[in-house]
Amino acid sequence: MSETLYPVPADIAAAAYIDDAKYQEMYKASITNPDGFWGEHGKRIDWIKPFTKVKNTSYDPHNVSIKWFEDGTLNVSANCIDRHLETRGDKPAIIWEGDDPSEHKVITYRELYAEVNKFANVLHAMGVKKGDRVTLYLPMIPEAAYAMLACARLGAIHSIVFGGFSPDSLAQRISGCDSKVIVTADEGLRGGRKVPLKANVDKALETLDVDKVVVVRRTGGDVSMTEGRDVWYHEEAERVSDHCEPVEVNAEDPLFILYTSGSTGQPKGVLHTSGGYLVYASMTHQYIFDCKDDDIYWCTADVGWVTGHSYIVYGPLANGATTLMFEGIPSYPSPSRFWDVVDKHKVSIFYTAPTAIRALMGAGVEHVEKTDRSSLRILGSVGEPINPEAWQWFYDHVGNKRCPIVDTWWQTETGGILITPLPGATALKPGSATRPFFGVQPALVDAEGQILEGATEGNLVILDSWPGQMRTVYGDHERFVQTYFSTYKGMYFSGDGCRRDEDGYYWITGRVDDVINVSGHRMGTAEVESALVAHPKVSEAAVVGYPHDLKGQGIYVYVTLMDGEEPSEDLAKELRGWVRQEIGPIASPDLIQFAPGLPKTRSGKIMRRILRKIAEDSFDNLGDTSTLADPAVVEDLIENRQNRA
Ligand code: 6R9
Repeated sequence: MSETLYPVPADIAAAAYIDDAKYQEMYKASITNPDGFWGEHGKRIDWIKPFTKVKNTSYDPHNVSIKWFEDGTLNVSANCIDRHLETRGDKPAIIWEGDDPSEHKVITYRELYAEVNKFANVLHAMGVKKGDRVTLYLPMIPEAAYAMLACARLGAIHSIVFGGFSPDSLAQRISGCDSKVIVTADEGLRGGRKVPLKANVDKALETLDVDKVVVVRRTGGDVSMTEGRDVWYHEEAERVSDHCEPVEVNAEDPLFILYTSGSTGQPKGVLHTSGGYLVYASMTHQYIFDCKDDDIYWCTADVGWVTGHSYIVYGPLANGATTLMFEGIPSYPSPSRFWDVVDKHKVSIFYTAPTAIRALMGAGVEHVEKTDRSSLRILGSVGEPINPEAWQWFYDHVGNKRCPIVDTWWQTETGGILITPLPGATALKPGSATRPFFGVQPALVDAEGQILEGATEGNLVILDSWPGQMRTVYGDHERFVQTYFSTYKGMYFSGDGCRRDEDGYYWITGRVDDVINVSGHRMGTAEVESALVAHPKVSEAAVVGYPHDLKGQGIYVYVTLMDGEEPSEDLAKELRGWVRQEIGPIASPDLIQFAPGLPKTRSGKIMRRILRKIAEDSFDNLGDTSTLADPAVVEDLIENRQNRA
């Protein structure tokens, strides 16, 4: 691993909110006196009734409870819109760039106010009130942000389902939180291709009962509307006013649910609340991207993922920033698209994912070099470990060696970034997320939960709470406790492995549980396995990750067929299609190996360690196989492995 040090550029340090001395001072204050620190920074948002209590949290597995600013009240949408109107009414809040380069739209804060108020009134007319869950299944259009903020205005809880999920996955997430109102669009548009969102909703609702489906018109494509249930947003919007009083909510009232994959079972509904989340999202956004009033900030994520929640919508808008929202994909109509958009809108802060960088790297540097990019000042990366080669390419060619890269480590569960450089404070090492943000106490532990000191490697835990932390798994607090606080008692366990070097820098090495990270999307191997065994010809399945040049990790599937079924190319194709249909295209297996048997212990446990090694094409050192019930299956697996160098 490269350990070249990139010092903070003097001009960046001079102009930044935080330089190294300030970082040290603030970090120390945040750890020695969290109440004092967060009591002060909690004031960065507007409270209707100011809080008098700051931190009230316990990681004791018998009583996990996380509360911040618990007696304060606020409205999140008023913080993201209303409070900016006086000074920033005419400032662009959202710059929307369509899939087709000929389409873009600028929405000022004043316009955002009108749109969100109208959207809130439409939802209210559909019966949505404080505490209700609303499922959003939308493409990257401004209405996605309007709908989120409209829910927040009403005190309702949004649950966004990424548009790449199948009707089955959508149905599971609608019923999981008992949403009675769904917001979708006729179709999405990505890379010139249409995504049948409304048709997917119709399929999802074949077995579910909801009150209303609000349909935003995006492409004008033909969709069927169910009388009494489905309404067009544009028709309803004509009937309502553009003023809706923001509903006062408690700091600990829920803001949103977001389903995410874990190592076991079905996806869990990660619940975030209002006050602490907004304080943390806005503060991290300001300091980590060093975002100033005249910046044009672009995060390329989808609002269907947590990055879109915190760093396209809530963080930037709470700060009164200009946030760019992109409907398309990096390669359409050409691999210059990102950089064309940077030039077109004079983007100064650009936040993306390693998988996109690797794909564009593969397309050739000429697509970058023919663009100007002189507006860029700060670059960012999120979603998976960035390999030093991709880091270097991003730094050299996209940022012309001028722009610091913030490699930001965090999770759906953490609400905001936890480990990251600050542009004006932190010397960079390619591939390292560097140091903790204010209030964050990372530690590395061994398998027994002993805290390891100094330069070492271990499992990454966080020792105490920060305001943006998830509060519970929706409807299943016990699962929350079990998943995050029981492996290592009294600590939040991230599920990631990590190394810490001599300078105290953190290097995330990837998941240590049965979660794989495919193009920055989290996928539970258990979910893919349960989809596969639901196929009538499959008897048993095991899924592991393997290194993939573009995706970071690819999905490697071992299947054992039912007696009498024969392996074939056609069947492999059928299984791929099956998984796409059950979960969504993002879960599509890359490699499928038909195996007469899987390696098991004598007690019947699948030995995934062996399957991982074979999938990695590194089977010389399989470790201890003496506990295998039938050692011969391993030879067959090696013989027929699918990933050959
Ligand atoms: C924000 C987000 C979380 C998992 C996390 C880790 C991986 C995210 C990373 C990173 C190394 C980074 N991850 N950022 N690994 N360096 N900068 O991605 O949330 O979808 O919940 O995924 O992603 O493995 O545990 P989420």
